[in-house]
Amino acid sequence: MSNVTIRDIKTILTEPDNIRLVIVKIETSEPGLYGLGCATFTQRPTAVAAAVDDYLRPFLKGRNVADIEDIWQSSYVSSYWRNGPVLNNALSGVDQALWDIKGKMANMPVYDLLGGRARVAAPVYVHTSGESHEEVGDKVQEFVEQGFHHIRVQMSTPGYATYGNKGAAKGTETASNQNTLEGPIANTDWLREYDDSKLYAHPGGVYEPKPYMRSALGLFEYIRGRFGYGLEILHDVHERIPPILGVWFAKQVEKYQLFFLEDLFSPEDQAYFKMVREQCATPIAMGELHNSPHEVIPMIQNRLMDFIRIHMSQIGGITPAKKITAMGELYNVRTAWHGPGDTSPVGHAANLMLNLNAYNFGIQEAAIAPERTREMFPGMPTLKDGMMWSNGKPGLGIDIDEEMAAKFPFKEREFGGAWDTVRRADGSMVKP
Ligand code: GCO
Ligand code: MG
Repeated sequence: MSNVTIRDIKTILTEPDNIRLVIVKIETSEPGLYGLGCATFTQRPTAVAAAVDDYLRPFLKGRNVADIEDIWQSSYVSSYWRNGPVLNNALSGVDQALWDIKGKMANMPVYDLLGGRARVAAPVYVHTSGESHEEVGDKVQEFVEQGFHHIRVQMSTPGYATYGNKGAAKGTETASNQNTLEGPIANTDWLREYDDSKLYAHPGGVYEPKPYMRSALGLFEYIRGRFGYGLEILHDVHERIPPILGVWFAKQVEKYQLFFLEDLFSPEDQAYFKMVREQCATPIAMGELHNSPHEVIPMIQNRLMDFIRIHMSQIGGITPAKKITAMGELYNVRTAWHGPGDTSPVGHAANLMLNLNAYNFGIQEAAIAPERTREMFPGMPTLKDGMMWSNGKPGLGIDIDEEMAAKFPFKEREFGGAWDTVRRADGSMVKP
């Protein structure tokens, strides 16, 4: 067994393209041997950095880098209270970095350490959104021409704040940061006689479930009319409609044969999925808001979902993710790791390692990384023919240009960079 040890652990905080990223770097007793891990929780990045710098760093210095499992288990309970997004992200950064090191020492990509490939590359889905059916459709067309075959479609709901496309009615603000109940509450005349044409622009943008559902169903009808049923389309409800409306919505959606319908309910309401399963066959994706593997067990065990949407760093990295993947395979539930812009390129590389290895891989969410981000992370997975490809290099196969990263510190943000506060017409909160 190697006697290479953890010499130091550091956090790299950088914002190359308007998304705050947290990368953990483990330096070892072997000169030049280091590993990288994703610890990106973009709404609370400095809390994650403190959890690494102040607690995991002193706890793990000197440990043998080979002992990933024991390091994960002992770190997980080193805080006694556990299972939250901040500590799990810190642990993920360490865990992924140790897998990166193990691959470099074995001169193998991590997918080979996990048992080798089940596919040559990982099919991905990309995001489209817009203010109208045509605008979304035109973006779908562009991506189809670039070779993508799975496309998420979201659209503004006229006059409202909408997930996936903040545009409220022209000339109004988005719902962002209406963080006091006394914020600008919309003119509610329309509540008594709802009618698109009469809808007034809502100052600040509010969210109402039924206009959103009508708008989304109209979008699916349009997309199927324009592109037929050969194209795979996906949609993210983002936990914003009351559960019983979600049951109704899933039934309406069935005829549009979505690849999956995501976050139909909040994790707190996920017991409602039982009703959906009894009434329709719309494929269900859930999990980006799961922090504990124990939240996902009943969803897999009771076959309440088809795709595991976990954000890998939110549950603590590759080590727990590979265990959940294995459980999913036994229940024929597939993976669809969370992977928008606020998964770092290192996180995307970690997702890809499991995607190439897992028999029960489903789809990978992909963010088209801007040029500066790609330059900062050499070796980042590439997108071609609608799939994500590994460079086959040892470990996670990715690096970071630390000098460049230092040139892009976190920007100041109003409200500390909190997720948008979304409210209904009466001012009550909507889960994000
Ligand atoms: C998705 C997610 C994201 C989240 C974001 C939160 O399906 O990609 O819903 O868009 O909203 O990652 O920070
Ligand atoms: Mg989502």
